[in-house]
Amino acid sequence: MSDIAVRDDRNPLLTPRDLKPGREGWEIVGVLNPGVFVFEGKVGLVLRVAERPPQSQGAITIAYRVGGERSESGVCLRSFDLDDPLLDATDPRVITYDGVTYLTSISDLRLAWSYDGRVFSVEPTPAIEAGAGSEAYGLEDARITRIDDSYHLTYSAVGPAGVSVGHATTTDWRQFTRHGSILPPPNKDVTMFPGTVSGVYRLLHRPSDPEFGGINMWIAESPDLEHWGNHRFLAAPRPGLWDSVRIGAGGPPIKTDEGWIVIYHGADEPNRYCFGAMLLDLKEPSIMRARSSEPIMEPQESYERVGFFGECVFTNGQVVHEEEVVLYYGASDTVVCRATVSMSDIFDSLE
Ligand code: MAN
Repeated sequence: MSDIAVRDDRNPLLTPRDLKPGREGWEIVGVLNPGVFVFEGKVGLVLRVAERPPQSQGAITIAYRVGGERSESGVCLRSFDLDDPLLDATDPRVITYDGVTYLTSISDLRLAWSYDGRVFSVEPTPAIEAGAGSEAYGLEDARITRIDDSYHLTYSAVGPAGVSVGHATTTDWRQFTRHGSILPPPNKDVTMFPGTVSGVYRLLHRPSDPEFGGINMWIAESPDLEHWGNHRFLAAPRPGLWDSVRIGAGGPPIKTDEGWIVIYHGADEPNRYCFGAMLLDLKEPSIMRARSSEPIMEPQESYERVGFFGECVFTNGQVVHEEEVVLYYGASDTVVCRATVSMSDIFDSLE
């Protein structure tokens, strides 16, 4: 089966080999899931760069941040024997030891820049680096929304207390103001609407109760982009379809005459990640009008099927040129790719 996305013939645009790890001897396991923006005529990406410490035979070594000030924080390394019965290392992304879950890599957020949207140069150090405590396991999957002259970054902060949502702003991509956590665990996949809708700011989010209710998308409102309330359920996974287990928003909602187009990811029981679209009401975006029955994009190419976490395409940013949507996406949690989809094909996918 083929999907409606046209892949760039330069794919993958960025691979771990294009970057140097932040620490001597460490390995970059993935450069993935970029937030996307346009600034001074250039396309910018906020890359998630996932690194892991040196490994030894028969064991798995993980790292997490400890210490005080963010820039000075060190890391703590822990090694577990692969044959230890208390260890579950079946998912390459996480391990569980004696009931406690750790990530197998730590991610920071780095910037990459391009004049043509296809050839990128990556900054050597993180723009936003994880700290200790609630960020100890890393920062992931930034979404970027421009509102007036400010760019709003919303990202997952992962730590021993769970996955929460961080918020930072910038106007020049050099100085960042960090606003702390805007939604507590368990929550992720937050993307802001580009301005107010019917007089209030809005965002999409993905709380997930592991015991009850499913892994659903919600919508919230704010008078000031800081205080979020009036949370409402928006959409759930659909049993039997490509998005049967979990869903979460991609890049910022795209305004059209017919309503807001939201590109979102969905995963099924075997953990295969695809993405599709939803149409939300123009004036009251808590009302979903339509949704793709088939994915807009699904893992097909070898770089989407094989890697650190295979069978995965994941988008959290796009650039819209009227009829054409340029999607940037992580493939196999390893590389950054680009594809285009026409707006009319997106509308045709909706039911
Ligand atoms: C989660 C997040 C993403 C990742 C997918 C697939 O949703 O950790 O960053 O791309 O899983 O592994």
